Amino acid sequence: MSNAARILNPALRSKIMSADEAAALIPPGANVGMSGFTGAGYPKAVPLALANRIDAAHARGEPFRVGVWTGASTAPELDGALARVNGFAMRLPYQSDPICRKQINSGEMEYTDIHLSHVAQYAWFGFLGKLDVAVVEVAAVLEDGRLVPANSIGNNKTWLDQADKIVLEVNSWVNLALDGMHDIYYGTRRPPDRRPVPINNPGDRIGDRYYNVDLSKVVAVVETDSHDRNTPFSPPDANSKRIAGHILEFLDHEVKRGRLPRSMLPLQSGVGNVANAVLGGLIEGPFEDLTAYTEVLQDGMLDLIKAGKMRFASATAVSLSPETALAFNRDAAELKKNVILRPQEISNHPEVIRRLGIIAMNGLIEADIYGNVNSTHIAGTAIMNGIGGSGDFARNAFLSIFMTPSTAKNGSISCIVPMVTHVDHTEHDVHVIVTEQGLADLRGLSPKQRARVIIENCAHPDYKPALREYFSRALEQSPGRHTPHLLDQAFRFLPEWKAQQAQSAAE
Ligand code: 0RQ
Repeated sequence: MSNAARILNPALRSKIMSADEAAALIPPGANVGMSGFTGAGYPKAVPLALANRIDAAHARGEPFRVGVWTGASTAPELDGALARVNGFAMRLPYQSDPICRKQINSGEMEYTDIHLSHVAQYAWFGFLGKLDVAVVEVAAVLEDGRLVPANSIGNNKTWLDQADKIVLEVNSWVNLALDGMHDIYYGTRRPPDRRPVPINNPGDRIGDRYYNVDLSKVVAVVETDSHDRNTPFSPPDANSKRIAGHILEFLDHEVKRGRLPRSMLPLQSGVGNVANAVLGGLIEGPFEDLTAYTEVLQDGMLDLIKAGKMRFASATAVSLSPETALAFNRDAAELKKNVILRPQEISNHPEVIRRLGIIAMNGLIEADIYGNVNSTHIAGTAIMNGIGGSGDFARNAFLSIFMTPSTAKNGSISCIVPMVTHVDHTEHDVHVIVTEQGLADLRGLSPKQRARVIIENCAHPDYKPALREYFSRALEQSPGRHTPHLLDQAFRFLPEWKAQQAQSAAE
C-alpha cells in the first residue's frame, strides 16, 4: 500500500511535505521527543534532514543543537547522524550508539541516564523542561486522525500529548496487519490521583489500539518507506551457552523446590547474545506455557512463540535481527494473537512488575564480591550504554538475575571485582549472579556469605586467588566487619595483583 492510502485524514493529508521542510520547523535549542526503541520504530527521514540542517548552520558559524528524548536506543540514522554533527544539547534516556558514546565520554555531549519507566512521568512532572516538538513514526493515519503505531511504542503517547508541535513520519514499510497489536493506556494520572494499573496477566489489554492526537498540533507529515535497522546477532558462543545452562538448571531447581510453577513466571530479558542463548535454551527445556512481560521482544521470544512454548509476550518494542524483523513484519497478523506492544511506562511499571512476579535477566559490566552491580560504566567514569530498563525490573522482580562472562577483553579484566567502580543495582536488588563459571544464589545471605559464594562460584580461576586474598585481608583489617573492605586498595587491587603475577612469572 502506498503512503497516500495510509494517510486517510484530509487535514493531515494537507500537511504532507518533505523531510527537509519538516526539519526546518525544528528551531535551534528545541527539545524534541522522538520515537524509537532498540532499533525499532524510530523516524527514518527527519532526523537525517535535521542533522544536515545543523551541519549547514555550524558551517556558517551559527550555534544549533537540540535536546533529544527517545524511548531508548535508536539507529545510526538518528543517534549516529545527530551525534556526528555535534547536534545534541542533551540526549536521554538510553543510547547504544558508538558515535554518541564517544562524544559523551569525551565530554562534548550531555547525557542523562534515566530508568525507562521514569521518562514519561518526568516529562509530565516538568522535571525535564518543556517539550517543543514530537517526531514520531507511525504505520498509518485513520480517517478520524487517530494514529496506528509502528514497531515500538516507547514514550510516543507522552511525546504526542506533551509537545507543542508534532511531526509524523508515516512508514509504508510497516505491515498494516500489525494494527491491533498495540495497547495504549490513557489512564495514567499524576499523584495524588493515581489509580492501580489494572494488569493482572501479561496478556491483559487495558488501553486503546491507537494514539489520540490533537490534530491542530500536527505541523508536518512525512512519507517514508524504510525498514527498521536491527543489529545482527552472532550465534551464542560457548560462554553464553554455559551461562544459559546454569540459569536453566537453576530455574528447574526452583520448580522442583516448589518456588516456581512449571510454566515459570513472566520473563524479562535484556538484549544481547547471552539473553538470546537463555531463550534458545528454553526451547529445548522442560517448561511449557511460558509468558513474557518485558521491554523488548527478541528473536528468542519469537522462536518460543513459534515453537508453541510461549503463550504470550508483552513488550514496548521489538528488537530483532534483520531476518527476524522481516519475518515479524510478514507474520504480524498471526503474531498479534500472542504479542502486545505497550507504552514503556507500562511495560516497565514497577507496580505491574511486582504484581506479576517477573523473572528478570540482565547483563552486567562488573559485579563486586558483595553483589553490587555496575551495568553502565567502564572503569567508573566512561558510559557504555545506560541503565535502560534493568533497574525497573531488578528492583521489583520476583527473581533478579544478572549475567556476564567472568572476564572481559580476552581475560585481561575480571568482571568480578572487590568493589564496583559505579553502582547501578545495589546488593539489595540482586538475587542471582551467573557467569560461565557458575551461579551464585545470594538470596538470604549476609555480605560475607555472599562474598564467599560469588568468588567461589562466579570468578574466573585466574582471578580467584586474588579475590580470596583480598577478602581474607579485608576480614582481618577492615575497620567494620559487616562488609569488610580495604578502601585504599579495593580499586587497584586486581591490576596490581596481575602486574605482580606477571613480574614473578618473568623472573
Ligand atoms: O565491549 O564489544 O568492545 O568488546 O562491554 O559486553 O560481554 O558483549 O555483553 O552485549 O550483553 O552487554 C552490561 C553493556 C553488557 C548490557 C551490558 C565490555 C565488553 C564489550 C559489552 P566490546 P558483552 P553485552 C534491557 C535491559 C544495561 C541496560 C540493560 C547493557 C562490551 O547488558 O547495556 O540491562 N546493560 N537493559 O568487552 C571493561 C569490564 C567489561 C567490559 C564488559 N568489566 N571492563 N569492558 N565489557 N565487561 C534493554 C533496554 O533497557 C533497552
